[in-house]
Amino acid sequence: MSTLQELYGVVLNGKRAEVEGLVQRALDEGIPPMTIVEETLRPAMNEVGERFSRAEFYLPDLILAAEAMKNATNYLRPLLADQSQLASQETVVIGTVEGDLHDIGKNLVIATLEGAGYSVVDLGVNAAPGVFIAAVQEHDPAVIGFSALLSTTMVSIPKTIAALEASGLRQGRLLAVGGAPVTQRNADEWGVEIYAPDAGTAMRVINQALANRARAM
Ligand code: B1M
Repeated sequence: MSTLQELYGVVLNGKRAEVEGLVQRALDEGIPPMTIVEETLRPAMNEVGERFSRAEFYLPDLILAAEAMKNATNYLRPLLADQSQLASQETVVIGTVEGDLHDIGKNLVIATLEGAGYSVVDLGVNAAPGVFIAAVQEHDPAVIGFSALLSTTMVSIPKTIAALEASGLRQGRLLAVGGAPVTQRNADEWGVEIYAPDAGTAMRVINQALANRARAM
């Protein structure tokens, strides 16, 4: 069995104590950190979700797998920086929207953005529109990011955007959205400039959108 196959099984089964050793072994084998995330860790969590949907896994299994995943991503976090993409020191305010407690993906997005030189303000999970508004007023970000993992909490994204618009805080900023149920079509419907299906793409697309905006000014 390859190291990545072992790692997949360990995350799937929530064996958090075994995760770091396997991640390090994969790194020693020359596997890039983002490949470990996107080709092993995330598919393992997808299978956790599928088993949960089929009632083969229960909430404690979800929690154990999430803890194992967090161990892996915390270990990899400092390595996710891509210095070749180093951007100017713009600020990004980002949070998981109201009603939603999922933060593993958002934290990966933050890791790649910080690695690319952004100053990131993390609003955590279950961030209500008022929390976004206060953070935007305080930090004047170039980009505001929204993460949602539940089809029931996706609606908090347009609700928060409407609140930002009503407060006069949306104009002049780029909005970014992502999370498993969110699509490019949603982004278009909500008038959002940036959609990304994964953390590496999020960083690249945000870099690109800011560069385009700077050229247009
Ligand atoms: Co929950 N959960 N969960 N869960 N959970 C899902 C999302 C689910 C799909 C599982 C399933 O049933 N198949 C399902 C949602 C169904 C739906 O709405 N369609 C679900 C459910 C039902 C629930 C509860 C309701 C369960 C219950 O209590 N009965 C409950 C809700 C709690 C709440 O939020 N109010 C719940 C709870 C939990 C835990 C707390 C146990 C745990 C989260 C722990 C944590 O995050 N700290 C958990 C987990 C782990 C999952 C699954 C299994 C894995 C999520 C994950 O971490 N994936 C998930 C199944 C799945 O996603 N397939 C599931 C790995 C991560 C790297 O990927 O988050 O997609 P992801 O992030 C990616 C991209 O999406 C993107 O980049 C990231 C990295 O590449 N991205 C962005 C994310 N945000 C972005 C923002 C951007 C750009 C890109 O720009 C700003």
